[in-house]
Amino acid sequence: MRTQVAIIGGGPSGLLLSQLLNKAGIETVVLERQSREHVLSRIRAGVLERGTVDLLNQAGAGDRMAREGHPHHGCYLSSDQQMIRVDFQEACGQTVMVYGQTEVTRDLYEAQDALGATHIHGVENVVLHDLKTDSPYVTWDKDGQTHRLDTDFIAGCDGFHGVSRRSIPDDVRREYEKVYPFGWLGVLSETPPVCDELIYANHPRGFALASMRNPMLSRYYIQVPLTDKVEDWSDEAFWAELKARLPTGVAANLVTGPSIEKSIAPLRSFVSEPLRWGALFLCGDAAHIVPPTGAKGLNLATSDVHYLSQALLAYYGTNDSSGLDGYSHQALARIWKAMRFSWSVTTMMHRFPEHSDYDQQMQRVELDMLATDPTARKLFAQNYTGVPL
Ligand code: FAS
Ligand code: PHB
Repeated sequence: MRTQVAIIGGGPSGLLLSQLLNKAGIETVVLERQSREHVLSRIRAGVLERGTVDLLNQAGAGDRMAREGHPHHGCYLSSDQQMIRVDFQEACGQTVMVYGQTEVTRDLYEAQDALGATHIHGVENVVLHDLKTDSPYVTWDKDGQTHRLDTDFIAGCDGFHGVSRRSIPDDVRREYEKVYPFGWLGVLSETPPVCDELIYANHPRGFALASMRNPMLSRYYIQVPLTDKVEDWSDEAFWAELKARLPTGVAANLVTGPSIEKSIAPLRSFVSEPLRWGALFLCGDAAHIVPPTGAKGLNLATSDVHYLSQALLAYYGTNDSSGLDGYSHQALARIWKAMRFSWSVTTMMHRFPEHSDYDQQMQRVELDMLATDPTARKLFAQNYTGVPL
């Protein structure tokens, strides 16, 4: 087999890159470890930046999002009983789209099917070969046979636990990591959202987030110790804890119901540099992880894909390789801004075991600045809705 761009990983990064390249006539093959059903069963991000919405429209995968997505003009940050609203439209003239990653992935699969894209699911033991040569290739096992794909380039879109990042030599990679001393217990419930906009709650008992997918599908999170397991939390215990962390007036409106999904995600900040090694280019979670507090994970993946797809279109269109040569530097500049924002909001909103009274006071001052200072709100809004590509 031969293709122009081999894509390892069929999550949002891999699917969006494949779609943008295929629409421009560039051949790809997507190699995905899981089944399509498994990929579509994941419940993850819920907030799309303007740039991500534009890219999905450019990819021809934005029609259902336009019909079923919900534009949000602001969000709330609560502290004790105070509700602080950040009006994105007023602060920076931008909005975000509330539309689940699960639906984005479904729309991308359908768009890829319409183009007759090549996806191979259930691949095992993927290995990247000869990355520093003009003839790189990928091998994998499936159905008891080893397969080979010769290619011009390889896009590593295989997430944090994938093989691509680790195909860059250890003495070349520089990794930056911060692991947070807590996780997020998330619940999906077929109940009306407690508020028409997202609420990020700072509370002495711990952080909470009230989000949603649609008028009858709510997504809630509470900060839990890393030692907690999902089975430690009954639905009743979850709802009681969420209510305790939301302002009383908000909690009084909370409609509870059975969880249809419940999981705990650890939180980390992570970046691996460089994003390129010869013919290999890393995109999305393969290269970086952010704590979900800033709603940046999926949106960073799509901005990487934007830069890489533009670079590949220039290469195949006019033999201009400057975008490929500059990809790592260009993508990392935006990645680090999102890293800072996600870290700062996580630090402002969560309870850290090691925090002193002084640290707690710093959280109160940060929140007070958002409540009283339009410049603070503008900076928050610009970062939350997405710094320019
Ligand atoms: P993904 O991890 O989504 O996709 C990688 C794909 O590669 C997967 O399908 C995997 O099966 C495949 N793969 C892995 N190894 C492979 C191999 N060796 N060979 C072939 N295929 C391989 N972001 C937010 O903005 N908000 C959130 O609330 C949020 N919640 C999250 C909750 C969880 C539990 C997790 C893990 C992430 C969450 N994220 C959130 C971040 C998430 O949305 C990611 O940013 C997004 O999925 C990134 O997409 P990809 O880069 O495509 O990586
Ligand atoms: C979600 O709806 O899953 C969500 C929204 C915003 C975040 C994190 C998660 O910051």
